[in-house]
Amino acid sequence: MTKPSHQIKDIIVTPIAVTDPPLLNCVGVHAPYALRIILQVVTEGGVVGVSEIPGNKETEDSINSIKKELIGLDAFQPNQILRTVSEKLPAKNETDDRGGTPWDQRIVVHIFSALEVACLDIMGKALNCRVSDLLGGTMREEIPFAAYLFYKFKGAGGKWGYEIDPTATGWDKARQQEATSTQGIIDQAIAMCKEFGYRSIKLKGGFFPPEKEVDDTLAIHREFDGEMPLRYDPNAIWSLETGIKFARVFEGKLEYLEDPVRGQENMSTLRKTVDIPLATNMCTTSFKDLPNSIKVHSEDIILSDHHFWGGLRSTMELYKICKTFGRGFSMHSNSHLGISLAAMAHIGAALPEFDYEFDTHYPWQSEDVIVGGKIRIENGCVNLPTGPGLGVEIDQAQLQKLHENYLGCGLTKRDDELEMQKIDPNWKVVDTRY
Ligand code: GKR
Ligand code: MG
Repeated sequence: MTKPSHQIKDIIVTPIAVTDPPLLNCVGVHAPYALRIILQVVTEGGVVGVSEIPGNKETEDSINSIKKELIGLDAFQPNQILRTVSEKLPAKNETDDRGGTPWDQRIVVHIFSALEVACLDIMGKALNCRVSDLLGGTMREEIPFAAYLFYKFKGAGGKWGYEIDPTATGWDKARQQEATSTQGIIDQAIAMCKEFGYRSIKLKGGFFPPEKEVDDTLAIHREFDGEMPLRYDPNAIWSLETGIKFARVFEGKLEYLEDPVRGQENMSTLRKTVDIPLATNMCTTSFKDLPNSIKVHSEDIILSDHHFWGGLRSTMELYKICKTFGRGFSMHSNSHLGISLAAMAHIGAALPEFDYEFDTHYPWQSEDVIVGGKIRIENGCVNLPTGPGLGVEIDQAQLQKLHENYLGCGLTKRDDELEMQKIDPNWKVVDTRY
């Protein structure tokens, strides 16, 4: 073999804080800022590959701690890079656990993802092709996403916290308004679908008692004349008994019910008892979870997330396994910016068959770090970027601004419980609330 021509010369790791509204979920409320880490991997040849992962000081420190081992490696050899990461962070590899939160807390898989996506971006840019081409070929140019509704307190987050901009109109206004009542969540659904043309809807629940949230979900179903594919996700905060009782109400009405109960065994029991498709981003979240998932049939649809399944190629591998065992496939999300949205779009473009509109939090974020500002969502779809690699470039001034937000906001990890305790000092995270 000849000497690698795309040796890594530098890795720039930039933690940022992005304005995030007070969205509610089963563990509490989103802080005024969502944290992300932006990676810029620079090759000797001057190509820069970018990626974005959830922000967390420990993740950032871990990447920085192994940086020197990665310098000099070939960006065209992501498998070798990932092996180096595994060797250098073995202790974390063994103890890494997703935790009980709605989001995945593992460090190493996120680092895999950050490096792999940046390497694919470099390859695409160097070869003048798109990442979707590197994932097997571009099957579609328009990638469908679903509306993602949240119960929320009023306000848009950031330094304005719970204030509302009186001049805001359209979706921008709806984004800032309180949505805790049935009408509030319906208004949010209408505004979001009007603005972005979505053709399916997901409601994030788990905060209020099931009686209310189930009624609200049915109200959304009626509002769209039963014709809008609908999903509801209480993030496993229900007991099995509660799950069985309320899942029955949804029979024939939901496209799927997402993580009603905790763990593969409970999901499997519910699935056998109630006639409704189940999806997960909580009980089957890694390749080591798959044998038991297949054995007990814990879900019908696996919601991948390239940030915690280890990158775009492993997401494509997961897709293949889903197809082999008759499972549906889609993508989960968390508060994110355009680099992650572009990465998801490349997966959506490369899938041989597209099962379900992907999740995205993207409309909830008002800022971005990419040149040209936010990627547009029209007719519920993102157009696959046309440029090489991921097709997005970093706006360095914006990156710096959001980095300053990070330095000023004092947050080092996501903690929705702590944020909620500022409103209700007695609030506590529990595994099963209802
Ligand atoms: O953003 O609050 C949130 C969601 O609850 C998120 O953290 C979940 O990971 O969207 C996610 C889900 O589908 O479970
Ligand atoms: Mg979910």
